[in-house]
Amino acid sequence: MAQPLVGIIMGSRSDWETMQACADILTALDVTFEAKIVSAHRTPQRLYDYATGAAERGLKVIVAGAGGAAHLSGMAASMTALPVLGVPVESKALKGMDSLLSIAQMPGGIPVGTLAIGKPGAINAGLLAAAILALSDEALAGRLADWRAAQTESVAENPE
Ligand code: RP5
Repeated sequence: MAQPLVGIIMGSRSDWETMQACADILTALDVTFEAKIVSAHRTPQRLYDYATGAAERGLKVIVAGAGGAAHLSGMAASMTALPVLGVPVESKALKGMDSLLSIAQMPGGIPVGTLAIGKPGAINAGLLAAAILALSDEALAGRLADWRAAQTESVAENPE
């Protein structure tokens, strides 16, 4: 198995439907990743072990998706110097506004790069993780440029 460079973590199995969009982008760009369920509230020791060991295990970026009282990304960021990207998963009760604010409103000093609510945020977290890695990987930068060019190409000029 190739060394994973991106660690996708999520608070619950129910977040996978959203976070799979991040995994799909990384797969399309040939970026190695792992995906794990790590809950800030239900498995705090797993979160501690994951975040404190991430850099040593060779991960370069962490993408953390959670919904509701979404403390996963912030807690992970408090325990690693790796870049942490937070994806607010859409919650049933508040449509992800709770998730968004929980992730975005970090105290100064512990940054989390906060993406949009739901699948667009998961997709963009994958693209942003790839862009970070592409700073030191020319081949990946080329694949990312091709992906973006293909997207541009796919947008028709006329609505019909
Ligand atoms: C959060 O609570 C998870 O990230 C998930 O988005 C939400 C609901 O979790 P489940 O009740 O579906 O396990 O911790």
